[in-house]
Amino acid sequence: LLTEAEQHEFEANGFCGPFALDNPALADLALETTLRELKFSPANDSIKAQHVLGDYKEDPRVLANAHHTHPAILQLGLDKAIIARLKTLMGPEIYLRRSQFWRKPAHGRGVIWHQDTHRKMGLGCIGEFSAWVALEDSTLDNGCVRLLRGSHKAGVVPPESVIDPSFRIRFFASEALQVPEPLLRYQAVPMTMRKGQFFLFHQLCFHASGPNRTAATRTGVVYRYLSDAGIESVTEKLIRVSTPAD
Ligand SMILES: O=C(O)CCC(=O)C(=O)O
Repeated sequence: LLTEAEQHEFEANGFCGPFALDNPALADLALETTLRELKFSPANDSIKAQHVLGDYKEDPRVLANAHHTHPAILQLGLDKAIIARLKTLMGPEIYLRRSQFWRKPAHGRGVIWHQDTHRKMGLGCIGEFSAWVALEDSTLDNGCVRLLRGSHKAGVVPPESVIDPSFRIRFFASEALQVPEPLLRYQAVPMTMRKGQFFLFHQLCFHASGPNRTAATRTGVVYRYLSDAGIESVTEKLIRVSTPAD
């Protein structure tokens, strides 16, 4: 469970962590499964970041929602250390909506500052909390996730109002990490993590990641959770991961 101080930290910052998984071996297992069974092979490391993220343009190499087909990936999303902390933040009823791998190739680019409002899916703010799990060490050099402290309190912010259009050419095209001018009042915090650690964040907390300046990959998997199974715009098959009786 989150301590009271950690709960306050989350409320103030929109994120908290890093924390250790209850079963850190699951991080290796999930990555091994992915590399072995989902064609996420080292041979693919040279391909662009967008090709190893989500089910992007129906590319079969990509890895959104592999928890439906791969028990090791589901098990990681049910890790007790994650769910116990989420329960403190979200209440007793929790559903897993989505999983998504973020594998940044060696020398791959970063991800621009954004909120997780899933605009293309028409979702907006749906009370979603995410757990980002490091499957490899995540460092300043290889492009760890950064978060803007307290920015979840800004509500839903239209991207065009904060990100210069010339900077938004591609979601995955970021070389630089500068915080857009309208968001400068928030402090950027890098979330460096060892493999087997995770952090939690609110969907409206702005986050980004820098380029990978190393010759190795940087891989994480994010799980997205809801406490309401009845949101009409959510069309994914939800998996109940915690009930009041647990
Ligand atoms: O892993 C990254 O570099 C970006 C992660 C992200 O944007 C997310 O989990 O929503």
